Amino acid sequence: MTDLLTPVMSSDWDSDASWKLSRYEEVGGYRAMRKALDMQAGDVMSLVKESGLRGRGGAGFPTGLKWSLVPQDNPNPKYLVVNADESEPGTCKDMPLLMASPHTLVEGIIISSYAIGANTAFIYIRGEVLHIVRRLQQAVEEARAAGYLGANVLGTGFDLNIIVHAGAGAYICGEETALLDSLEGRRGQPRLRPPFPAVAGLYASPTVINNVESIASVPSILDNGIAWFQSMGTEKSKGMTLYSLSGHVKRAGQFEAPLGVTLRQLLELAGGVRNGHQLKFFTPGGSSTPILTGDHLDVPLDYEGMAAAGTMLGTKALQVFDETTSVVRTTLRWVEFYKHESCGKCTPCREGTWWLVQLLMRFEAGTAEPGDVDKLLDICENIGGRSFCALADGAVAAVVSAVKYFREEFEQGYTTPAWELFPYGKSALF
Ligand code: L3W
Repeated sequence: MTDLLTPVMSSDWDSDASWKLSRYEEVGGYRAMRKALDMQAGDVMSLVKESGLRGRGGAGFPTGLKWSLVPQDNPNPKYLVVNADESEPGTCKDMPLLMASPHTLVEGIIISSYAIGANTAFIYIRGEVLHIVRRLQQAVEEARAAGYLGANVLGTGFDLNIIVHAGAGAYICGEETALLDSLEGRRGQPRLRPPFPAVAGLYASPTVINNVESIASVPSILDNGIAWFQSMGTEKSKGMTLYSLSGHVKRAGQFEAPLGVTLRQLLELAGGVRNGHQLKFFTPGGSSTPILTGDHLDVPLDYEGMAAAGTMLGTKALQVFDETTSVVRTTLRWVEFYKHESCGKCTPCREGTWWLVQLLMRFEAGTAEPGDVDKLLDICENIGGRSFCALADGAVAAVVSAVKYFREEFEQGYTTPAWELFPYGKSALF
């Protein structure tokens, strides 16, 4: 079964000091950078485009296509911004990658910046993870000392600086345009798109924003070639990716495997659902993606498979819940998160998430009234697709899908508190 794993970015995570430059170079690190810097920038971009790499941050937008949307005739500087503001419930792949192998990202940034013509790159990382901020800063300094950053990288004439910027703990700053506002020193709130950042982003200049894992995938593509990358994955979802399994599984963790594996296969690697229990529901890609159930164990975990199942691959953060879990309580916890993190800019999200919490608390307490399920769905309809950014769509995704699969459990909330239906009792609420 371990044949299923394709450790590339995670191949050296278990080694001593895997985060150090010396170790990274021992196992072939920075070879891809040298190869890329010997090529024309346009050829590097074409190679990534042809590889079929798609964004690993949630939306799956083709990475090379995004790069090619940067107008090369724009006289302003071009920027690369790496979104390391990982903070969605369940999503936990970028932080382990940065902790164990920060040079994979640094090397990816050098190649990607060269391809798009950027001389400054930013890593926007969530500020709560101070130990990872420090690790990244150390990696950047090591790379600078080795001549891989700064002026005239390895004598090629290419200049590049990387700035590690720690955020201040707002989930909304993972939304790309709010991230840019925050990086510019303003309160992080989303901007209207278009213009997309590729055209007018940081300081109104062309800016490519990619997730950590997307950029960390680039060195291996340069090193091993397109055919190698395309030998993994499915027709439209190419390559390997990090799946994060958490919750009621025996061995939670990161599993790097080809796109298109199934949860049934990943569960085998994770030792299965914890002893004596069965899968009840799961998120395919963090709490912003509609939940699925045991009926979806064999659906390919790729962009198309998840879309066909009515959800999204998202960040591939598979949170597994067994039959002891109240779906009402879980949904409430997630929506409380979105209510807390709503930036307040637009009314449907700011007010709507507040109302969802009020109503869901009634279901949890067994004091909801007949008709409240429809009221819940009605509120969701007035939030999703009517808000400024994807935060609100994420907030309603769990609610709508939970009602779709477990409507009867919500209806039990007309008479019975969740703590009487599920074994953890009222104490689980506090
Ligand atoms: C130029 C065009 N660029 C699209 C770019 C756009 C962006 C990318 C994808 O949200 C999702 C969200 C979360 N010209 C373009 C263009 N682009 N058209 O392509 O854009 P989009 O709008 O499809 O997605 P998004 O707004 O970037 C990302 C979901 O990911 N998610 C993520 C959660 C995790 C975190 C976290 O932990 N920090 O946020 C999970 O599912 O809900 O749907 O770069 O500029 N014509």
